[in-house]
Parts: sequence; C-alpha cells; structure tokens
Amino acid sequence: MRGILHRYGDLLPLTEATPRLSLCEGQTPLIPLTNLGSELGVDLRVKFEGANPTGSFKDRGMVLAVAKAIESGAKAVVCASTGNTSAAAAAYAARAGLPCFVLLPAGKVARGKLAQALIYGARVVSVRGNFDRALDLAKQASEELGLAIVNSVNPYRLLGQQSAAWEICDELGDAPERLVIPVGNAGNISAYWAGFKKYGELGQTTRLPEMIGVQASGAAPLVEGRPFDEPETVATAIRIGRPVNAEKARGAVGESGGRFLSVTDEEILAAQRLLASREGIFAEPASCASLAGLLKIHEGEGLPQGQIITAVLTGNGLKDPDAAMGQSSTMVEIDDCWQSLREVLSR
Ligand code: AN7
Repeated sequence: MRGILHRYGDLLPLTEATPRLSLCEGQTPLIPLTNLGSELGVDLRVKFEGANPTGSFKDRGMVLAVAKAIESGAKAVVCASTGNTSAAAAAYAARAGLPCFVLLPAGKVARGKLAQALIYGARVVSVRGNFDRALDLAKQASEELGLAIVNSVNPYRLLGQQSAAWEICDELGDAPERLVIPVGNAGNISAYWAGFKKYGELGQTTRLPEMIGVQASGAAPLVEGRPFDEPETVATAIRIGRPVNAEKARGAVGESGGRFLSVTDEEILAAQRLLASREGIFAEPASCASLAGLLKIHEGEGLPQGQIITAVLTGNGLKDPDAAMGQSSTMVEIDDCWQSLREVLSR
C-alpha cells in the first residue's frame, strides 16, 4: 500500500514510532488542458486533487497529522472546517480508530462534504458563526481538553501537503514556470512553495515557479490587505476572512515574484462550467478560482507564449452538487415511448 508516508517518507519527519497510516492518497493526475491550453497558447496542466481518497488535497497533510497525533498518544482529534478538512480528518481518524470532532460553519458547508464527515463517523458540530469563529473554538477545545488539533496550525499538515509540489516536479522533470492556486486559509500555497524550495535545495529542479494565489472577491483578505469579518462567496471552501497562514503565504508570493488576485463568484462559476464542458473535468467552485484567475491574467496582460503553467484543482466537483445543479441547463422529461424521444433528439 503506497501513500504519502511511504513514497515521501525520507522527506517527512517520520520516526519508527510513527504509524504508516495510508488511504493510498496522492499520486493524483496532472491533466493537460489540451483544448484550453492551446487556445491560451500555453502548456497548461491541472493537478487534479479531487482524485484523492476523500476528494481533496487535504488528505496529503491529514495522513501525517493523524499519524503524528497517534504517535504522541492523542485520544481524539478536533478541527474547524469549511468542509474538506473535516472530511479528511474524519476519514483518517476513522482509519486510525480515533474519535474525531469537527466544527462547521452552520449552513455553509457543501452537501457532499457534510455527508462525508457524517458517514465516516465524526461528531459533527454546526457552529452558528463563520469558519474563523469555529477555528477559535476548535483551538480552545484543543487547549482545554487536550485534543489534537488538525487544522493547518498543525505543522504536519503543511509538511504533508508539500508532496503535491514534489509530484508535479517528478512528473514535469522540473518545477512549472507558474503555479496558480486557490487561497483560503493560505496553508496550501505556503506548503507548495516550501515543497518547491525543498526540491530545489535537493537539486531535483532548476527553477522556482511564480506563485499566483487566487481568492474570491467576497473573501479576499490577502488581496486587499485587511481581514474580512463577513466573508461571502459561492466557493464556500475558501469563505475565510482571517487566514491563519497569511504571513507564510505573503512570503511565498513575494519571494517568488508572484501575486494575489481575486475573482468574482461569476468568474469562478464560469471557469467551473468551462472546465467541465471543454475539458471533461469537474472540480468544486473553490478549485476553479485558480482557472478563473489565470483567465483574468490572460485577459489583462496576456500570458507568455508556451509558458509551463500548473493550476491546482484542490477539490472534486462532486463535493458540491448544488453549485453545479444551480447553473446547469435543465433536463428534459419524456413519456416512455420512441415518439417522445425522437421529438427531443431531433430538436
Ligand atoms: C477545495 O476544509 O479551509 O488556502 O476547512 O477546501 O490551504 O486553506 C479548505 C480549504 C482551496 C484553500 N480549495 O486552501 C477547510 C478549508 C479547497 C479547499 C482551499 C480549501 P488553504
């Protein structure tokens, strides 16, 4: 069985006492966007993290965070989440036989993610407040009750998430020239940057990518340089107003010569439709912020011809069926006879 801890164990802080937990996470496809890439005149690939066992990139860091929680003798894990972290925490805790408590912003978690947390057997607490408040409460639970917190304040999460950058470099034979990635709590962009730098130090790559972090315009604290007390966006995964890893992310973007930019909900949904209808790839709205951001740069200043670009698609489209159904053309219902069908097909 091959997961992150097996494949990249040499680069991770494992000891003999660290259980080699695995759901065979990682090794997700790096899919060339053959249609959109050629239209934009660039070598564009997407890292499809929706192919992870719980359907998002969170599995990469969670497998290490839960393994380390077991190693340290934790009796239970806790997290706050916009949805994907809770799904991953619940799955790995179930696998490890640990109780798991998840705090979710009430009414703002996509249905697929909620279904996951419930079926994996987590204790799900719906908090009447946004993600940032739920995270404050999760931290308090961790301090007062000694539960292991598995949000990205837990350093093992970001260490495990570096593996996505390593996989991209392993496959491309070098780092991409530009990386475009959605940003919520700002952990993943920080992890990718650390991962690229690590591979550079090891002599596995010759360059570092320009890092482009994309936020939703209704939850864009890193773009505007101020907290958002009431973040709002259709991309509920990144509906975050006070990113925990803001400093690290600013460092990554600054050092790489990149930038943060924001896209509207309309642009996010348009990118989601484009990706599905032109490339056959279904990613959740937050993920599509990356493509929306790239399209925005293309429209604004253009893209260097032939540039090697990777856009990270952080979560599976199936996570949020309502977001997709809400914008797709309605279906046709017919009587069960050939005449009715013929009419529809010849329209
Ligand atoms: C699909 O699950 O914060 O910038 O609690 O689910 O590292 O926070 C999710 C974040 C992007 C942003 N895309 O990553 C959570 C949570 C998807 C996500 C992000 C998230 P970070």
